[in-house]
Amino acid sequence: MKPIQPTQRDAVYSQPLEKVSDFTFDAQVVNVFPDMINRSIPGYANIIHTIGRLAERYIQPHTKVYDLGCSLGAATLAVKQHCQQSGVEIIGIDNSQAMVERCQTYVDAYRGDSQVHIICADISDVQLEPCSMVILNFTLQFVDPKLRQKIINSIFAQLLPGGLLVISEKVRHSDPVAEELLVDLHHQFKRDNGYSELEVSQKRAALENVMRIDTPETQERRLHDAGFTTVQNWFRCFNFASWVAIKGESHE
Ligand code: GEK
Repeated sequence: MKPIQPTQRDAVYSQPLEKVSDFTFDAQVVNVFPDMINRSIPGYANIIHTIGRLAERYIQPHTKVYDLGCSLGAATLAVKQHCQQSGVEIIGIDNSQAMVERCQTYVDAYRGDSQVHIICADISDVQLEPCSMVILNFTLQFVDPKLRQKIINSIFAQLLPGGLLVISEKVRHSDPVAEELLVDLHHQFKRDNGYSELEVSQKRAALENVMRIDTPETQERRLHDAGFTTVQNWFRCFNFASWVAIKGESHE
């Protein structure tokens, strides 16, 4: 069994940078990722835990489950931990080689009945196979907006009747007053978690061209347009939201 690297504290943006480059999921980020995501996304641990609980309810025996943009496999491992159904195959996909390599060491160290495969690929290129659950936990926001509907459509097409998509995203509000308040509350959340003003502003600049966020209305329209019959926002904190989208039983 390969050793799991200890989690380091995120200090990627703690020193003033002459030029803030676009954010990438490279080896430096991988080393601090669990700390970074927990201190940056309100409710992250709750979302991961709930994904495990949803897996208990929605995964169908002898089917595939996809975790798209799996990073270090937090959601993959929550599914593996909670899934009691037999013959389930969990496939984690991420296009960062550094993430995939580290994720594999975490998966190798974790026991459980379900098979897990971690693959390095772009989710806009991958052809999914029939499945009963798909997770997009803060991933679609990094994909070219022009490709987002196509990805959701292909997830819908491959989900079995009764299958579930969990999608979590950072969102923006169309009301500018509400948007300013929610962004401010999120930055306060980060400062409360120990990030300095410099870290908050440099990270924001690094993400500006990389993370293009939609409104909640756009997310929900996309899910309905794909054909999902039930679209339910189950989590919201500041400008972070998560939905469940269920494919109706009547689909062939
Ligand atoms: C978690 N889901 O811990 N194809 C594949 N992977 C991608 C793509 C793409 N086109 N674009 C970005 N990624 C995880 C957290 S993090 C969210 C997800 C965050 C990957 C990218 O390499 C990174 O690992 C992940 O999506 C986004 O539940 O850091 O805010």
